[in-house]
Amino acid sequence: MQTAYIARAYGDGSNVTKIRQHQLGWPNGLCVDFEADRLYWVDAYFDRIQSSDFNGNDLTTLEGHSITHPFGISVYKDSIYFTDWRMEAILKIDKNGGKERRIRSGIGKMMGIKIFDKDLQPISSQNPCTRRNGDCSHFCFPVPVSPSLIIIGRHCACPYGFKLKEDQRSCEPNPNEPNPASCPSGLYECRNRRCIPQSYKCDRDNDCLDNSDEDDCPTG
Ligand SMILES: [Ca+2]
Repeated sequence: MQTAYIARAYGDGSNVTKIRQHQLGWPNGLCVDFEADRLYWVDAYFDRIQSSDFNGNDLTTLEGHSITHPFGISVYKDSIYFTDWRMEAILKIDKNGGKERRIRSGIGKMMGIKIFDKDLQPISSQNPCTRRNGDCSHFCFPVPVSPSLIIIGRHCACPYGFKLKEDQRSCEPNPNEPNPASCPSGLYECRNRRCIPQSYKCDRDNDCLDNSDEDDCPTG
């Protein structure tokens, strides 16, 4: 089994670099505090919330009696929002410790939590993907082009089943790309590639959502 770690990568997933490692068990949730330039994560093995700078230095552990089995995490302004599987709640805690508040109870075991705000992650005007999608036909990923990470370039990419043409901007079908893995054994693969239990086939319920599990069923 591989030891858990936190890493960063360029926008296209290349150049994966592990940050300085601390003891991690199950780091299920990770978020970036863009205002303070810090990382926050939950660890559902050690049942704690920790933060560090972007290089893994200056480690701090958040104190709070409501942190019992945290799972998902998001940060906004001066507050941390997290889900907790023992509390079965969404909780809010002051970034610098102190005030804790249960903002929603009885939600069961929620995995992820996200906060959306247009000011949360300002997009740099240098980002080439903001203009005409960087002239990419499909995906445009910003990537640093200098080691100093200051100059931003872009890398075009294609969805599964397609490959980049020689122009490095547009996509064409790639017949060599193997089909994505089909359903795990024991499951039935619907025409729309959804996976359902075999026992749902021909039970007169449209479990596939395209009714393909109810086609070709014996009548009577
Ligand atoms: Ca069915």
